[in-house]
Amino acid sequence: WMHVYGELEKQSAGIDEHHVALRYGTGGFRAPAHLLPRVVMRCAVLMALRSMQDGARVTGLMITASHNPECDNGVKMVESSGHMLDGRWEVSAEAFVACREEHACAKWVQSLIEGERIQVYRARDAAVLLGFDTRRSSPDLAFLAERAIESVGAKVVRLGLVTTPQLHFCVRRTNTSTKPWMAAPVICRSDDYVGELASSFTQLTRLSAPARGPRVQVHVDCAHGVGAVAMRALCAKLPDELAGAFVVFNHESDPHGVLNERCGADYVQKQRCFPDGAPQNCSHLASLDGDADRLVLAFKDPQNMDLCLLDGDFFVVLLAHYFSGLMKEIDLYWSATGQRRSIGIGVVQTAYSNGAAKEILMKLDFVQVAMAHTGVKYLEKEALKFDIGMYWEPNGHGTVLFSESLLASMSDAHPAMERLRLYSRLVNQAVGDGIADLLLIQVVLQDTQIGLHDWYAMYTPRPSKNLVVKVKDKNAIETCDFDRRVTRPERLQPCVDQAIAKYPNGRAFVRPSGTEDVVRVYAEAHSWESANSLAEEIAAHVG
Ligand code: 16G
Ligand code: ZN
Repeated sequence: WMHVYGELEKQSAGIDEHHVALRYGTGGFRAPAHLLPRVVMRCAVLMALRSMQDGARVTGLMITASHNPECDNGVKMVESSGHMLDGRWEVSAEAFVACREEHACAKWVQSLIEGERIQVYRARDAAVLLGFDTRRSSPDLAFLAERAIESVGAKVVRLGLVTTPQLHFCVRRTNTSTKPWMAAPVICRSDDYVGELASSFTQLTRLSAPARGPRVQVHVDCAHGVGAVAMRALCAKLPDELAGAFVVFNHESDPHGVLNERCGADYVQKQRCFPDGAPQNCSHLASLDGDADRLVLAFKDPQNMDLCLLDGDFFVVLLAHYFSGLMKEIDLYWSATGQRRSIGIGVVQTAYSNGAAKEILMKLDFVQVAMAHTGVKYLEKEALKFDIGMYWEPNGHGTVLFSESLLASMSDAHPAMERLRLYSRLVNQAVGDGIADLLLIQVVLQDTQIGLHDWYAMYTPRPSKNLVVKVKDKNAIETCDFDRRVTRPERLQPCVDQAIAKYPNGRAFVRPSGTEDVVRVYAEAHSWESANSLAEEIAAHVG
């Protein structure tokens, strides 16, 4: 079939005069959309091969460039487990995408098939779930992916317009529902996802204490992206008592707005201001990014009308607190009934997590704090090691993972156990999911009767500053200790240390971006001015 594929690529993607070797960034390939046809087709072939290798369990392919501008696009690949693509296959994807000539491609694929022992005779059973976001370029790229998958003899399951986490969920659920003796996979579609979220959210809301006073409406900024499609489907499935709990704005079909422009989670978090289109009476804002795998919340300070941002660090502080409480109840019950089991809650953070949040987390019962590199693939790997593993980046990527062995030990004997099982159905177990996270937080706020202001007062983040430095070669900078220290060039870390020493409570680091050709500087200090000047001082050493 390599010949069939080769012909298809020539016809569909044309000859690429400016063949650029794209890098697989932290979360996938991303580039201006016109550079992507060949990249998407090759990734599609790879995911079909991965499915063949994996005993014909389905894999996934998502066409999206997340929070980036409308003119960009990208591709994310999903393992049969629903998690991010395995690191070895990332390297393969980069090498495949870099091949120029048809015969080089064919040779490369042949060596992959041999090296990875891919059972090509399983091609007819293999299948790839395919989804795309609302970008103008997405349907055409998805069409090319379809043809590429079919050209190697595998099947395509078209999920159409879906959020990235929806696709991850469907891949995972399809494979867990399909048993080896079944003739065909039990395909999970976006409707099943929405149904499961709506039902677990409704049950959990009914188990929680009734809301104090009138229910506050959450205004959900969908960044003019695909999150709006999923949010509308979800709202349509909620029972009457929850109708109106979420008001969706910045829809994908809105003629006045552009995807991710002055709206969405990335904009709200970085600019610290309300998105365009936010209604005047918005007292509880939720912002998703363009493919709805990120969420941040915000409200207005009633005194000075400033924006109070509740980011990923605030999410983990609230959730670790909450799950630590639930585990305490379960632990007491187990002790009283003579059952002993030790439980660990792991909170995985990155170098960007605010120092003040970490201090709070370390004081909680059952909770351990672990570190990972920036990027979901690193965080989820660490989180999977715990009974309850939660990871969040301050930018709003995150989820709570419940281990199979913990869930197996939960019965309906205690209300806390019933809740925990329901949470494992509400929270996306494959990947961080802005919409599922929004529902989770709503339930927890209601169950604990904590308001946004009380939550915001749980700790005071240390003032921090992010800076971007353009350099000739970002890869000249190498780091260790989860990006917290620079190892190369050798002169740099002593300069960073000297700068930090001048500021009380100072903390700072330098790392090459995994997604752009820049170096990032982060600084934390006791005041905003100090954080700014510490970051500037370090940036001057980098540039
Ligand atoms: C990617 C990551 C995100 C991370 C960001 C860092 C995924 C799905 N996405 O967008 O988690 O925060 O990269 O970007 O893993 P940077 O390396 O440019 O700072
Ligand atoms: Zn995203």
